[in-house]
Amino acid sequence: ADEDRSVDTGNSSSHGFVGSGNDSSFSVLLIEDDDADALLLKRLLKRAPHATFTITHESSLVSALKQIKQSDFDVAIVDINLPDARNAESFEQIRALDSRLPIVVLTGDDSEELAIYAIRCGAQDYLTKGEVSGPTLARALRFAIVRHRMVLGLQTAAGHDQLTGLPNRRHLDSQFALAQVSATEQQNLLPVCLLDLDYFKQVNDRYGHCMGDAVLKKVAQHLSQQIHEEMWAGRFGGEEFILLMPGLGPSAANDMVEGLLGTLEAMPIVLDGVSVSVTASAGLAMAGPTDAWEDVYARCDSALYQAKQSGRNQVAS
Ligand code: GH3
Ligand code: MG
Ligand code: MG
Ligand code: MG
Ligand code: MG
Repeated sequence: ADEDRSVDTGNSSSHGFVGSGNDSSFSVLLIEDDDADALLLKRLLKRAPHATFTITHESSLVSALKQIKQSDFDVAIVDINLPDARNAESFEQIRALDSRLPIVVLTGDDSEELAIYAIRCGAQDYLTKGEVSGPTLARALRFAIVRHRMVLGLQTAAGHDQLTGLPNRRHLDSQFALAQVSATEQQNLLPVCLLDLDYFKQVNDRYGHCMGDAVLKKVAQHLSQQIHEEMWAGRFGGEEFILLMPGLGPSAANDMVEGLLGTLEAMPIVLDGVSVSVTASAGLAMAGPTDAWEDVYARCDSALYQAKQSGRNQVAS
């Protein structure tokens, strides 16, 4: 049990293994159409040392997907060829349904290429039928669970800004595409806002970098608390933030940003007994269903320039 904890990535919401409450007891979804192979695997796992595996067996992809929707498994063993899914299709569909479920691919001796393809797409390991023993199978499953948790932790870290905790630029492409679709579904254009702190260099110069960092954190917190649920806020870089506001029309978006600038200006930021307040300027642009991010950003940027030129602490579009 201790070895499991020592490799936990510290994902704050989950300690120990999810699914089965015990560190050495695991629920396994076995997706295998060959009954003889399935029986063999079940027998091997029954005799595995140091851990208990509870196995749910499904013979088709359709029934397996149903199981995944219904219950939480710690790991899935997936036969690469099933009657209703061939050539790693099974793997892809399971991944699309549940990105958090670790997958170990089970392959015949003749399909190692496919297994490697599955690994490239995010499977944790592959087992070649005929080569598995109880201990190696048990170890592969336990490692798969731990490794997948680490990968998820790294992915989250890579997509978030360390200082503010906001999603970073890496997230923006996919988020912009999602928000564009969502706005289009509601027959709206997508309001996009580039928000830049005013005279932020002076904050660093006068009060030091720690105060600058404290301001950035507080602004990020302010933005994520004030925006509506379907909106998205990210740190674009430096003291620049991006807001995506699907569901709002141009004037509602303008009001939203003006509200944010107003509450930001009124909010004192205190560090070690020293209080500062900051303002920001914002450039707003409306993205059409097929507009490229670069073009939308350029329009936000020139609107921001207008806002700065016109005296700062305001929104322009
Ligand atoms: P303007 O009103 O024209 O936007 O002026 P400004 O001073 O805000 O703009 P400028 O681009 O000159 O300065 C941005 C500053 O942001 C410079 C940089 O040191 C600071 N900065 C960028 N990232 C960080 C950070 O992570 N922490 C701190 N403390 N400062 C940062
Ligand atoms: Mg077989
Ligand atoms: Mg098969
Ligand atoms: Mg800037
Ligand atoms: Mg600035």
